[in-house]
Amino acid sequence: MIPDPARLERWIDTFARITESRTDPGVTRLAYTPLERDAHAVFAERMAELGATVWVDAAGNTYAQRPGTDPDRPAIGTGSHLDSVPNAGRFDGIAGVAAALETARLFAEHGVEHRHPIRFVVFAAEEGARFGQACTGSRIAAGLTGPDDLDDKRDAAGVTLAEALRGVGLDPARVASARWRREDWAAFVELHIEQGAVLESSHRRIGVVDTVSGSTRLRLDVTGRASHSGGTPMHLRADAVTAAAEVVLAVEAVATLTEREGTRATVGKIDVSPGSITTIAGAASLWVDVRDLDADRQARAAAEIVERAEAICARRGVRLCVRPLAETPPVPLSGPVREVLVEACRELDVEPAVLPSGASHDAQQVNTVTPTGMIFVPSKDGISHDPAEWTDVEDLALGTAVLAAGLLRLDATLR
Ligand code: HGY
Ligand code: MN
Ligand code: MN
Repeated sequence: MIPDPARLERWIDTFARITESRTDPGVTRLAYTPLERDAHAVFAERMAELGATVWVDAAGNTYAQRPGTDPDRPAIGTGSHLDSVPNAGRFDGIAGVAAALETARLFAEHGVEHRHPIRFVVFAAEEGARFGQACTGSRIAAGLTGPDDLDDKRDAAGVTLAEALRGVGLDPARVASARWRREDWAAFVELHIEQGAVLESSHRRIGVVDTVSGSTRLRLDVTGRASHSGGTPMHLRADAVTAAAEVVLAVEAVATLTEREGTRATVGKIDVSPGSITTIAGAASLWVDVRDLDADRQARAAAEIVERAEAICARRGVRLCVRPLAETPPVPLSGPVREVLVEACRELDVEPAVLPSGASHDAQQVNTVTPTGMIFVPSKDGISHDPAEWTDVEDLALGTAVLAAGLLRLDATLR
């Protein structure tokens, strides 16, 4: 069974074209928007054509199941997500869904038998770009987010997660019904682009993930005093944006301290108000993303960023409000599943790199329910969350072959 690069390429193109604007270079298909649902519908339709049983849960996660020869066995799952960040690349999430579709086609066309049901999944709302919290669909499936958590997270327009679910025909009051039962699952594997440069720089075509980074996300609101940029002497200002600028550099400083080589901290978004060239900023908001493979180091870095921000704002005579947005610990994935994926690589004469994931993933959430592994395919120049994101389709085809072989190995070895 050899995955077809041309088919994979067509799936990448099909999903990449479901985007807010065909003229923008990047893909924009945000969490819990009609575009995300359109992408899920394309997946569901093709899987139904392949004879799978298809359904959508109350969180908007879409499932397609190939029956096993022993229907009483728990399912072995694979999949990823189809929402994106704004102006994204064409491979983040899509690569894993394309690999799932190609694997389902190969199994169907070759009449592959497996004891366990194989369940292909597209998770809803994996990106945290719109609401701050990442992996909402898989967190709901893992029981880590419930109906009560959907009213306090808002997007830039003030729309809550609950309103966004309703906006695409989902009922937030029913999300508890989407929670996975441990006994329904035997294992899960997610294929994803690396979103870093380790594979490329080490000349490896496949990665198997050992640990997925945690992330702490905060919103810092700085309140100063708006006033005339010409009439207000420098020593009489309470400038919110200069304080925010110093906080941004403090975020960078905390993460680059030598003893924290594993910490990454980023301010990717700043809002300034009133945003006028002749008015000193009265308010500034900045969104902080702290990542680490070590939970204590991640917590210490986040705490120190807040401490430094408080000192900067006090010294500058502006007020600071800190709002936690999301908290995910680093997660070591399943060792046994990782070993099966390494063996699947060797079956295909490929020696994988075993490496951590700097990005967060749905795999991290579902690993709390069932033993989970991840396959990485290389990202050119390590770029992601940008239109320049690129994965060679031959590498994706090899990753798909590892996925298919890995699923069948899991089927053969698991109870
Ligand atoms: O934010 C992340 O790490 C992932 O792309 N959701
Ligand atoms: Mn992703
Ligand atoms: Mn992403």
